[in-house]
Amino acid sequence: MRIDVLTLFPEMFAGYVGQSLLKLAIQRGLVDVRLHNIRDWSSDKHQSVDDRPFGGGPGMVMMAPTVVECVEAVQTGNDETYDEEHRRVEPGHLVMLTPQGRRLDQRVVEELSTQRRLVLLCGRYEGFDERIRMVLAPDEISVGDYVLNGGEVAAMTVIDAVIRLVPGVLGDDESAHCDSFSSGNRLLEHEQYTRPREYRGLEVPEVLLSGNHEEIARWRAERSRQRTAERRPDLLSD
Ligand code: JBK
Repeated sequence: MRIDVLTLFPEMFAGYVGQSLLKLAIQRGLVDVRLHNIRDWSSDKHQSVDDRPFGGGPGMVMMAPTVVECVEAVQTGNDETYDEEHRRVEPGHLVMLTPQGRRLDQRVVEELSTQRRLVLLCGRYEGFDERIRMVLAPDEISVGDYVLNGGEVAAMTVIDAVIRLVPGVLGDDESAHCDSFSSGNRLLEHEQYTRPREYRGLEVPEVLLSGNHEEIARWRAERSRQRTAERRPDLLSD
């Protein structure tokens, strides 16, 4: 999967892109992440990317020409940093990270993971000039109802969730289809224990030490159901 990120702060992604799972996936050629600085497409001498809102009010708004031209250049491979191969890549599915988008959940993650190319548009400041939406008609996605300083962390959330579903990225050991929240599983995980068997007087449940795999599976399924009922009853009802 090819992922392009359009941001004013590409350096925010450096540590994340270098983390082990993604780094391995990139090395294996399964995922190709490209960072683009939106500022490179500003046309005036001050390299401005935002301006004060018409009508007044606090903050700054991302300007339409800069953002639209950046997206179009990246989608068509019309970017001087690109070679011929990149020009042949399809435009991809354009995602705008915004609190006004549809809420990201595992169903949306699964849907995004079927794309061969994602183009993730991150904004800062008070938001985007509305004409960016009108011209580009992006798939607007929100990672949650809280205020972030920009779409960058939201974009990393999308990348993190999506790449786990790209075939070959996870080893057999950690395969994604038995995760809680994968399609057909909307339960929280049961509790887990590892060594030591006793810690501050707290013992590992006997059943987990029994070696009886059938009984262990039954106990875990019951704990999953109970945890979900206690903590996230909404998952059981809708
Ligand atoms: C939020 O994706 N989001 O949820 C998001 C993106 C940009 C700014 C924000 O405040 N919540």
